Amino acid sequence: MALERTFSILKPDATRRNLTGAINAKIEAAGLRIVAQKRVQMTRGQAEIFYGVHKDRPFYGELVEQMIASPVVVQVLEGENAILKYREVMGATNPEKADAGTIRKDFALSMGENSVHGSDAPETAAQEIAQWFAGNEIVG
Ligand code: FUP
Repeated sequence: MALERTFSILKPDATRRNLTGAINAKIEAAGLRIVAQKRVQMTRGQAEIFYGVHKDRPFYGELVEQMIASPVVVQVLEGENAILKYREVMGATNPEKADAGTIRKDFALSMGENSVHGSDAPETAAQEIAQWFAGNEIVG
């Protein structure tokens, strides 16, 4: 087992509905520690960079619009196998396919407004954390 860090976003649909505490409760109940956290309004440029991997997909424009529609909470989560563990706590991208008890099953509105983002691999986690946090903002 490895102590890992992953990057998380509580998305606009979650901040708009005042769900940040309820989502953080699920994160902490799973044994993940929130070692950095801030609420920010993403700019269009930041959202386009963040989801650049999807820029040729048909849903890209709507995804960017949804990410800048309201503030987000960006976080660094730490724990044993944090990347995979958080993916499990989040549930499937499509909330209709998410397992019972997951964040997306309980809170997501749709495939696009699916409440949370979590890194999918160690390389993307490191890259995403570096886009949003300075080293001294992460305090385990
Ligand atoms: P995930 O890692 O589960 O957040 O999923 P992806 O990286 O594949 O997709 C990123 C975001 O794009 C999703 F959170 C929602 C959006 N998306 C769509 O709106 N439609 C799709 O078909 C796939 C993804």
